[in-house]
Amino acid sequence: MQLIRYRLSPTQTVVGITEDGKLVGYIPASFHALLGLHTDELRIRLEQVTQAQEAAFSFSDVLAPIDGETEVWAAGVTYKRSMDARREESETPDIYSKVYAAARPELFFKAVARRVSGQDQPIAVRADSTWDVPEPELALVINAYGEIVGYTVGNDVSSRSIEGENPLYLPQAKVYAGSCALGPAITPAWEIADPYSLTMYMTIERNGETYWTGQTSVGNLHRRLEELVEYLYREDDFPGGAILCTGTALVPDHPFTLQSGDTVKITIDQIGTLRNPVVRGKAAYKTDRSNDAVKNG
Ligand code: DO4
Ligand code: MG
Repeated sequence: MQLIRYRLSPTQTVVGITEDGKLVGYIPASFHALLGLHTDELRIRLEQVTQAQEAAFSFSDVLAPIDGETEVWAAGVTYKRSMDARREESETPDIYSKVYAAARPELFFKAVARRVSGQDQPIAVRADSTWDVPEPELALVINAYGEIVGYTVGNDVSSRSIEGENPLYLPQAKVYAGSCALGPAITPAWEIADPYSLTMYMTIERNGETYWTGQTSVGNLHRRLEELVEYLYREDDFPGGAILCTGTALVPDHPFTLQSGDTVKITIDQIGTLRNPVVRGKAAYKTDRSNDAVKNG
């Protein structure tokens, strides 16, 4: 079973339930309302949905699986590969080794729902940045009670030149128009026996050809998923739930930089493939998303 968010009519979005990629029913609800349920209540609610609604559905209507007040957060330097890459780019390399080894993880705010790109929607590199990368990450879907209820694919698109210049510029390197993509579907947590055994792949296509490809395992994560959630919820409330990107382990070597026209594909076993074209700058991003106004509403 997987959950998608899709447009049922020009004014209504619903939560669809798929089996083997086929829609088997939908709930006329928002994702953030479902994230107000405990895991066992959510499971019962989803398993009650059996009515086929295929006539009302087209995969071109699939939206990013986030709405309302649900926030996207991200963890950083959770894989050795991320620490090593950031030590190379930074004028203050020690902060990365220290946070990798510290008890407290690095957590940062990434996006509100309206800022998130879904399947085939553009992601952006900043026009004032010279070195940009996608960051493929396992994203946890967490309910209001701090329980991991699902998993999706996340892309924490980042400016390495801006972060590398000064770590205090991190919010500008991480949070800007087109910097976050999620989806296309959420796999319920009870369907994934061992998230640490998942393999993650990224392919970057340029001019119709594979320009960069790599893979890693969530098993290389230096922290436990529950530990990241515990820190996020320790002194904050998330009544509409939260999505937490868990850090990247796939970092293309310098001098690779994302370009307008590239396509980024991130696949995680049992979760799916998130595919996004790249544009440069907020003007291009806004033009591409000008028809999306209701998508994340
Ligand atoms: O320390 C900066 C951010 C790190 C990050 O986003 C990652 O490791 O994925
Ligand atoms: Mg990241």
